Amino acid sequence: MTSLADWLAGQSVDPKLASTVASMAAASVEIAGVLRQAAIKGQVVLASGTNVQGEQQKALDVISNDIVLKHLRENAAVSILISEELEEAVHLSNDGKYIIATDPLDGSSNLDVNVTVGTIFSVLDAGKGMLQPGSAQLAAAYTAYGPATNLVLTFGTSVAVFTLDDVGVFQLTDDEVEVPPATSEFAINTARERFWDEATTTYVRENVVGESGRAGKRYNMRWVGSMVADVHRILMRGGIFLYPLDSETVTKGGRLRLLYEANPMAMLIETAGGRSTTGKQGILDVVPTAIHQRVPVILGSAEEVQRVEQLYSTSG
Ligand code: AHM
Ligand code: MG
Repeated sequence: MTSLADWLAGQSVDPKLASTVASMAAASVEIAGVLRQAAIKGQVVLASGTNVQGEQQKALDVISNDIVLKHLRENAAVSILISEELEEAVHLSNDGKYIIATDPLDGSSNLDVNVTVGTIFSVLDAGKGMLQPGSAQLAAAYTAYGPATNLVLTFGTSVAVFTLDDVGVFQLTDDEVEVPPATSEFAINTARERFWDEATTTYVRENVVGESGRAGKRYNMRWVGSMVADVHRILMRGGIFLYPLDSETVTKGGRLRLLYEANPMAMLIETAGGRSTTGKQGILDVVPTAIHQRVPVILGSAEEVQRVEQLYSTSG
């Protein structure tokens, strides 16, 4: 077995970048432990506040954010933390070289039903400022807290999966994830159909027609409602995830956040051979104007994403 520490030591990246990733991994190990015990300790409850986006925070959102902050404060390589749970970026170390942008506990609306949730993060060069496009990410990862705890990590050349063992060490279990180019599964919140644009409506209708439709095959719909779980399934066996711009989210720019949800997931999917788009441009090409900016997200198996891109290019 190869532990995360041994694997990181073998990567040709700045050791401080590796240590930044290791700090986030250590935070994930602690969050996994908290999640296992949360119901027993009465922590599956709402927190008193709302986050910057006006969303009700869960106690575990706040606890997870505090755990990340604690681990990053102990690492002088980290200059700035951008978190979904914090309105302002936190300046950590004056000498730090890296920015972490994170959603410490994504999918937390699923906590009371014991469905997979996750920590998503992106690593950026602090010398280039906070508002960098996803193409500038130095590393991207998520930890999925499911039946197993998986850390899925890329520095941009390959995607590796680590599984947490019973003594709290991440062990390498897959060193070259590839997203199959074709798929017969799509993931979208179909309860939002009345808000969809023409491209999304056409794409989903083509799929649900089955064998007589465009692709001549039957599709299944899979939607956990927890992005980490949905993206993890797509990385492992293919599929497409859509949270498009719709008539309800249009004023906000979308549902999901660019810096700590869309960008890291897009980097992982693209490094594994998939594609990502907002419908109009590659997610990784979007230049942010604000740290909590939202963006439409379509990503997954290349052939399916290309079909959606084609529909957007013709629907104006
Ligand atoms: P969160 O960051 O507040 O947890 O929201 C993000 C989640 C994603 O995990 C998921 O894909 C999406 O929101 C679900 O949205 P919906 O409420 O439309 O099902
Ligand atoms: Mg979130």
